[in-house]
Amino acid sequence: MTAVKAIALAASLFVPSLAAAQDTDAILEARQGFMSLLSFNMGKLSGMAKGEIEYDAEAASVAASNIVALTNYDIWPLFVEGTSSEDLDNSDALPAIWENPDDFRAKFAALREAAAGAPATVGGGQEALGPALQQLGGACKSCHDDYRKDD
Ligand code: ASC
Repeated sequence: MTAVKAIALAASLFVPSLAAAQDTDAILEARQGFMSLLSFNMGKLSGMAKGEIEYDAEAASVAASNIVALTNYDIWPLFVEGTSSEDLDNSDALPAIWENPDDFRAKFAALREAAAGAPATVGGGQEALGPALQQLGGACKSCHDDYRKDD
C-alpha cells in the first residue's frame, strides 16, 4: 500500500459516522417532505373541522389513513447524526433527539397510537373531527415541544 492510499483509507474510516455532505441534502429533503405530508393531511382534517373545507366523510378517512400510513413509516433513518439544527442552517431538528433517542421514538409511537383509530372516527361526522384532531395534534405538539426548534 502506498502512503497516499494508506492516508486515504485512514481518512475514510472517519467518514461513515457523519452524513456525507451530498447525502445531507437528500436526508433533509426526505425528512421535511415527510413532515409536509403529515401537515398536509392534518390540514385537510382541520380545514374540515373549521368549516373551511366542506366535510366529506370519505376524504376525512383518507386523510386520517394517510396519517396512519405515515406513522408506520420508519423515520429513524431520516434522523442521521450530523443533521441537527446545530449542524445545518435549514434543519429544525434539535440535538436533543440524539441525546434522548428512546424518548423521541416513544413520542412518534404515541402519534402512531393516536392515529390508529382516526380513520374510522373522522368518517363519523364533522363533529368527530375536533376530538380526533386534539388527539393527533397533541401528539404532534408533544414531540415538537421537545425536539423541534422554535420558529
Ligand atoms: C399540524 C402541523 C403540526 C401539528 C402541530 C400540532 O397540522 O403541521 O406541526 O399539527 O401544530 O400542535
